[in-house]
Amino acid sequence: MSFNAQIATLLYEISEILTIKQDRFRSRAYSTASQRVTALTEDIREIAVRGELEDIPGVGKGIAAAITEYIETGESMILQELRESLPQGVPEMITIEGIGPRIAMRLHEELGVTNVQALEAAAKEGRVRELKGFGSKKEENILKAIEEKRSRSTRFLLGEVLPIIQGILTYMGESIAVQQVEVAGSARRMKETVGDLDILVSSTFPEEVTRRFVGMPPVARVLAQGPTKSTVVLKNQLQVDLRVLPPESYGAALQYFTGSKGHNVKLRTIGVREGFKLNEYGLFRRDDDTLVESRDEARIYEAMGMDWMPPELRENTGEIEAAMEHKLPELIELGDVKGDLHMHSNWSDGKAPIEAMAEKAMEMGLEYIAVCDHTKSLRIANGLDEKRLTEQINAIKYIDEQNPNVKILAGTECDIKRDGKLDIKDSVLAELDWVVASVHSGFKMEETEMTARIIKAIHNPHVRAIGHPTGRLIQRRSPYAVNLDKIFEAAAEHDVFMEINCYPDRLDLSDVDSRRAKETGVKLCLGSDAHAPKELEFIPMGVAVARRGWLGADDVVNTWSVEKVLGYRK
Ligand code: DGT
Ligand code: CA
Ligand code: CA
Ligand code: ZN
Repeated sequence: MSFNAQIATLLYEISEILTIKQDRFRSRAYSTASQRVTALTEDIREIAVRGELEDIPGVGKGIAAAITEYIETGESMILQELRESLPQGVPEMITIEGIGPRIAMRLHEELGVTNVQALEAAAKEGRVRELKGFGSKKEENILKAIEEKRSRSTRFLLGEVLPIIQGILTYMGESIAVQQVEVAGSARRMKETVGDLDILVSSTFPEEVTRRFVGMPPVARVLAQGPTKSTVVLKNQLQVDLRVLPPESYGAALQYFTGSKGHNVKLRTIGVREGFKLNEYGLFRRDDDTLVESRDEARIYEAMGMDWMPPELRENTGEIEAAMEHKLPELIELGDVKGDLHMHSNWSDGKAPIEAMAEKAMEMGLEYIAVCDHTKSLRIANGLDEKRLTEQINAIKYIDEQNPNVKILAGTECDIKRDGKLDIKDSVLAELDWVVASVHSGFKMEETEMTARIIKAIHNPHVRAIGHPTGRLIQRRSPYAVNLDKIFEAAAEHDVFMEINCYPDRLDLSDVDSRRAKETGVKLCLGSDAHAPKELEFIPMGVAVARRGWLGADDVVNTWSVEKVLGYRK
């Protein structure tokens, strides 16, 4: 959620609680302010910095103070007090997506539920759908939202933890007691979310390593501290496990703690068949317990008759069989990527001018980028209509000429309307180098309708790619109902690419879906979906998805020359 949307949600919730409290006048004031904030095109924090909050129509002193407080502390006392004034269980229910104060009050009054567990039970028993104005669809959505909130509170986005990992590895690596340090577990496998971090260190001075680990700056609490294993919780609630090993068993531990569990179980089963024993201390011969290998991870796989495999593949989805037959795919690498095919500028809801995005791309050594601003249906994102889009095409041509070191494609992220038509005229689409078509509304459609909607967009001859094809937001919004197999077939037939959107909470297509797309004959394209120059750095996460989806360089069109990408659709 953008920051403005967070503020708008905050104001709206205050307004709703005030309605319940029969304070109509103040309720209306907050509700109006919420709408005004939604309509803003500028980041409200910038307005606040200039001290101009009260210049926003509908925002008076009190509301401005609430906004300032939220900007500064991430909290609002008014909202907290209002929430606490509600009946038991209602404040907790409001934290479920899709349940506002009014609905929560009704659930409380009409079902007698006083906490989320009771609400979940009621929904499972089918008692929510009986309420006037609810129905089974709403009941199902409530159950989904409860489930999502539960998983959200325990897992972290890969994009959130990568910088933390970098910090830990650097900090630990600076100690002379540390010989090797790496992250294992789901983070090494580059899974889209991670439960906790598993850090491995090889050292002959474990006490020194442990002392340094529990004293790291971001540590909030130490849960366990011992010579080989310690656990801490960071200030952001992320748990980090440390294991310290002698250098001679580092490879075995790295293999074991990288997982996944499914991969390890399968590996051990095969090992047993071949007369081996495999654990975190090493690979041993079963009959006489002699050590075969423990220092080097790759040699453990090789001793078992397999090729070493990149951690991203270790999910027990065929990689062990492929490694035994020496048929592992050669995966795409970050260094293969030549271009970024989806980013926004301040012509729509991006924060930076096209020039700044191009500058960053050049710094990163990219050969080409596509500027894909939103189109007019997305009014909250200041989407472009035909007139502004035409102006932008000319502006991009000019900026492109000024920057001979990077090709700047005139693109769009064109909205797919409910009927499958694009919201920009074909005559203007024809002027663009690159058209990404995306769904941004009407997520609750039936599967057949949604599938037909996207296939219709694929049939538009100007469309090059489908953006974030399932619309999911990790742990916040499920994919919309859509038949991906049919979408992939249509995309393969019409030479339309499927995007792997690299935004940390999207990663859409996912690893599993990307692999299926490839198997259907579809080519994938990476887009950072950057809304600021720094966000071009999201590309590595898309590369991780591609690698987890078994994709090689040629499967991902960003490794191609720009001419080849543009010439693909006949
Ligand atoms: P996470 O933390 O939930 O994102 O997922 P992981 O894969 O990092 O899992 P975690 O942290 O529980 O354990 C790290 C690795 O340790 C895991 O990927 C494989 C290994 N491991 C943990 N428990 C077991 C087990 O019971 N059996 C085997 N074979 N390996 C295990
Ligand atoms: Ca883990
Ligand atoms: Ca762990
Ligand atoms: Zn989009």
